[in-house]
Amino acid sequence: MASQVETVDAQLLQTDPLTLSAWILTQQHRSPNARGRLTVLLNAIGVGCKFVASAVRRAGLAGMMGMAGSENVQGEDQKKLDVIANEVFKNSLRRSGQCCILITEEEDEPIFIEKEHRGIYIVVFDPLDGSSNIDCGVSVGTIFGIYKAKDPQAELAGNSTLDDVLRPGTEMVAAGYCMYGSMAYMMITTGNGVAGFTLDPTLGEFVITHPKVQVPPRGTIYSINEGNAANWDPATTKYVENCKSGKYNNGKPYSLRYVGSMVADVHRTLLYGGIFMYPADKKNPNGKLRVLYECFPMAFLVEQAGGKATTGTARTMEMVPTSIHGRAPIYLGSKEEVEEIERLKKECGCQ
Ligand code: AHM
Ligand code: MG
Repeated sequence: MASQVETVDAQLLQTDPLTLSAWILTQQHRSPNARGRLTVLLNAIGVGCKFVASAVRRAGLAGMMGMAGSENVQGEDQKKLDVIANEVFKNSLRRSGQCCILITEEEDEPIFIEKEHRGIYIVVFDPLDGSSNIDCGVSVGTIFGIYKAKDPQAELAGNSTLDDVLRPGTEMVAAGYCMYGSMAYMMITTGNGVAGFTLDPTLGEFVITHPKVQVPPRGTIYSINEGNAANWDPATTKYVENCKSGKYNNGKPYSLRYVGSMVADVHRTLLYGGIFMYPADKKNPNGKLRVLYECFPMAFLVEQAGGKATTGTARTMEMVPTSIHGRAPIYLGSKEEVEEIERLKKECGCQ
């Protein structure tokens, strides 16, 4: 599967690298969403990702591993790097002058930006996803999604409301993630396909390496926390059984890959195909992953790469969030794999 990934010619990377900043400018001509202010905002996110990539690299040597001694809104213990990444993004986004509201996984309440730094975009983000993997050096990442204020004049006047935030994913104007792994990778969409960048540590720049990411229509990898199998619904159980029995692959079983960092598991799914699942189960009726800053951005990217994302019964992007930290089940990846889950859900009458 890996050989199908389309990458930029190595010679071109030596002599004519397209940086993230330059690419964002080219999008202004192609995408109705990517206008000047959004360009500034995306650049601010790129800078935040570079800071966090550097902190993650140095964490073991610079006393940044371990617990911060605090809890986030989900009641989860915060790691030092969670706290650092959150501060980095808040500062970079505020300073960009383009945001009116920030929603971060690490904070209970929305952050309303003060007048002198206020702009017309709402950014929802998980500053460092996959926290359980931080201390053992396994890939983690930042996930972000961007909405434009419904009424920019009202926002600029300081009349922000949660109506601007609790909107379906279909209204996002851009989304992406940065994975801090063996290299730092940024995948981004402004609604005109997905482009992938790799951080060149010698240049300190994200350089385009995956100009047009396309998730293969089928895959041979399934990705799920199988420790929860006893609590799955019958459709998820059946699908995983079929993956293992070889039913979908001429008698050959699919491979199981599960990092436990959504960014890493989605990154592999985008490039190699297959399916990533975090279903609802008997203990967690809404699954685990957060709608606004985990499910929507990933669903936007996967759809823009030609794949699908569903709650099992409805298109993820069409959900209307009811709270800023709400959760939903998610199945995403290769179109035909996700359609098979949808079919099994219908067949068993699963909700
Ligand atoms: P986090 O935001 O606290 O890091 O939790 C989200 C992470 C995802 O990255 C990953 O897909 C999932 O939790 C793994 O959960 P589990 O350990 O239950 O498999
Ligand atoms: Mg997280």
